[in-house]
Amino acid sequence: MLTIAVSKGRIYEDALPLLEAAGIVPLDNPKTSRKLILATTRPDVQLVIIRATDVPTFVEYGAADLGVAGKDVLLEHGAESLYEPLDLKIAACRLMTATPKDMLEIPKRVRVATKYVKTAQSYFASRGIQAEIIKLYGSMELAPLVGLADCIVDLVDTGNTLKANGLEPRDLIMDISSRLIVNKAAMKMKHQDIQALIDQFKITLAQRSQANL
Ligand code: PRT
Ligand code: MG
Repeated sequence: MLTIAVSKGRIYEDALPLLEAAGIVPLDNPKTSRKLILATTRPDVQLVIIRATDVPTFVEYGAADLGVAGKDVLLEHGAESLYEPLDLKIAACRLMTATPKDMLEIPKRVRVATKYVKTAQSYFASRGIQAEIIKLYGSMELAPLVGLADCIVDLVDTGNTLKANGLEPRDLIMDISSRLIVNKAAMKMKHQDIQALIDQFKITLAQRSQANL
């Protein structure tokens, strides 16, 4: 049995067509079902539906053989304990700094609200900016509005969330997309099955980039 960890929401939606091209179609829909383990049209493959930030943990400990996780999540988790064989190029966005519209420049000593503590720390350190990082679990956009922080580090897609809160994107920290991750022991023990899946994903991704040329 191969177990693949996927989070609900945009990663699940974007991963479905890739899985389908590999003959893997879930028998339930996580939107309507409360099941956390989904059987698929392939009797040897099941999905586990978990929080995005938990995907690397499940894969690291072998509770799932494979997973789909955002690069943002992987940077925070640390990737040494996992294989990351493929950029699936799905759930794409940008990790950026953002400030209130009227802020002229980011101060040399800055208070930053984010859930990406490690990534933010190393980003500001690399630019020689002294940053005090305040860990939040959500609604980062609120922090500058209520004086909790000067700036935030968050994911930006359309920019609408920032705009709606009087903020604007500043500096790009990194382009983000979701990656296929693999448990290291599983990569050895279930090599044939996992490699076959990776190869199929590669074919689908190559077809997609061809179609976009
Ligand atoms: O939502 P939940 O608390 O359950 O967990 P989660 O937020 O970790 O999961 P989910 O499904 O929201 O995001 C999973 C992954 O999707 C992230 O780890 C990213 O790799 C990827 N992704 C891609 C995004 C976005 N785009 C994105 N736009 N994740 C979040 N956002 C949020 C962003 O944080 C901000 O609040 O969308 C808002 C900005 O969107 P725009 O379009 O208004 O700019
Ligand atoms: Mg979310």
